[in-house]
Amino acid sequence: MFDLADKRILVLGHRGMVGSAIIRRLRTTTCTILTAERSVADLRRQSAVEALISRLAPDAIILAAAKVGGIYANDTYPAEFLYDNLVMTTNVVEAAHRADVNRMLILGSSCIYPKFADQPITEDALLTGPLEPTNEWYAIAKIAGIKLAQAYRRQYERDYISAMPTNLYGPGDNFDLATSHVLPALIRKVHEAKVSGEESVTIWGSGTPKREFMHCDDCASALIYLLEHYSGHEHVNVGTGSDLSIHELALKICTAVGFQGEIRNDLSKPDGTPRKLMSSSRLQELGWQPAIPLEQGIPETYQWYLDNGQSQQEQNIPSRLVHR
Ligand code: GFB
Repeated sequence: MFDLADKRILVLGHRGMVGSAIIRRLRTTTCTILTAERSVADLRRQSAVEALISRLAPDAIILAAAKVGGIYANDTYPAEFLYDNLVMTTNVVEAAHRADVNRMLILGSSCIYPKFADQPITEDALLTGPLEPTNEWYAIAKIAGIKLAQAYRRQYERDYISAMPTNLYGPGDNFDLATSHVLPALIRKVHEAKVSGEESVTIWGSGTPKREFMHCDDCASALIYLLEHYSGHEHVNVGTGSDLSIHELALKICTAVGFQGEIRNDLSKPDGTPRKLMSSSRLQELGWQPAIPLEQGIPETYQWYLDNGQSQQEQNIPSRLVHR
C-alpha cells in the first residue's frame, strides 16, 4: 500500500535501540533515510519540530523517539515520562500535519493496556480498566499517541497509524541498572556475578511476573511491514505471541552467561503487571511473523554487552539511558 521505493523517510529517535534497528532495516530498501540529532531539534520544542519537518519535507515519519526505561525509572520519574512523551508526540503529529506529511507511524507500548487485562491482550482491551501504577504516566502518553493518530485520520484524513510493541531488547540496549529494563539488567548482573565469583544473583520482585520479549530487529521488521502494508484507525500489537516468567528469563540468561549460582529475590522491589502477553493476531493476519527466538537473541545481546555495554557504562551516555 505504501511503497518505500525512493521515498524520504524521517526516523525520529534514530540513536536509540529501536530507532537504530529501524535504520538497519530501512537500509535494505531504496528509500532515503532522514534523521535529526537532538542538538539540532529538541522534539519537546514545538517551533524546533515544525522547522525540522518543514525543512526535511519527508514523505513519511516514524516516531520512535521516546523517553523509555524499566519499572524503577518509570516509577521514579513520572513527570518526565508523561511530559516528554506526550509533548514529543503532539509536537510531531501537529508539525507533520502542518507540513502536509500524510504518512506516519507512531510507536507505543504494551503498557497501554489495563493491569489485569484478559490474556492474550487484544487491541480492543484498550481503556477497559485501570492501568498498572508503576507505568501509568508513560502509558497515558502512549495512549495519547494512538488517539492523536486516530484524531488526525478522522478530522484531516491523514494516513497516520500506531503500533504497540511488547518489551524489547537487543543490541544497543541500556544496561544501566537504575533505568534499564529487566533483560539487559539481568545480563549485566549475572555477568558481574560470574566475573566476581559470587554465589548468587539477586533479581527484583518475586520472579513470577510474566513478560513477552521481542528482539529489536524483529520489531523493526514488523514496524516497516506495517508502514508498507497497513492503513487503518486501529492500533496494532507487535509481539511474538509467547511469554515466560522473570525467573525463567533469569535461568536462560544464567545459561547464556555461564553462571551456575543461585537466583535470589529482592521482594522490596515491585513486580509490576503480573502478565502482559499481547495477541499479535492482527499483525500476523497482515502477513508478518517474528524470526528471532530468545535462544538466539539473548546470547547475541550478551555478546553486544561484552563488546560495547561496558564502555556505555563508563561513558554513562544519557541518550542511551533514557531514550528509546
Ligand atoms: O523490564 P521491566 O523493568 O519493566 O521489569 P515492565 C519487568 C519485570 O522484571 C518486573 C522484574 O517484574 C521487575 O520487577 N525485574 C527483576 C527487574 N529484576 C530486575 C532488574 O534488575 N531490573 C528491572 N528493570 N526489572 C516497563 C514499563 O514495565 O516495560 C514501561 O515500566 C514499558 O513503561 C516497558 O512499558 C516495556 O515490563 O514491568
